[in-house]
Amino acid sequence: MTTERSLVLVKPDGFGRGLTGEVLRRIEAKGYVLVALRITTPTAEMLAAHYAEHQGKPFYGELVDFMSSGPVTAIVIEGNQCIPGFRSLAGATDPTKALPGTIRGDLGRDWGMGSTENVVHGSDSPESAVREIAIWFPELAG
Ligand code: IDP
Ligand code: MG
Repeated sequence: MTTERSLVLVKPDGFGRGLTGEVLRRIEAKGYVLVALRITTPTAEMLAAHYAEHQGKPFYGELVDFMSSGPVTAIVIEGNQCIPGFRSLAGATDPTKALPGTIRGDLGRDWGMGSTENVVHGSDSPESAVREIAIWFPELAG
């Protein structure tokens, strides 16, 4: 059984530019199912947990400042192999290098913060997805 769930975020740049609908459209057009959706401005505690693997990296401070700068749309999606599948839809981390046809390639660019502003987040493994869904949707955990 390969049905799985992934945690997707429309980051503050994407939310602020009104791209939530376009991201949802691509997820639904791909065929993944929307399980839960919430608009929220993340707390410092949520971001410290979400980005724990990146603590200590040179871009960490800028990343957390950016992610707490405004609302994000948090989404849980479901479908066979939706974790790698959404990563393919999202494209490369750096929106300048992300290929056309991907969310980051079509909708993102360098606005002066390099790779930090890149429209979306997607879980990178089943373990990350479980951990991240518990942060953004504690009611779904367990
Ligand atoms: P991912 O989002 O493609 O999985 P990660 O390496 O997990 O990329 O990095 C998490 C987030 O941190 C990225 O989405 C991006 O917002 C930011 N980031 C990653 N690498 C850099 C960098 O080299 N400079 C600035 N920001 C970065
Ligand atoms: Mg990542």
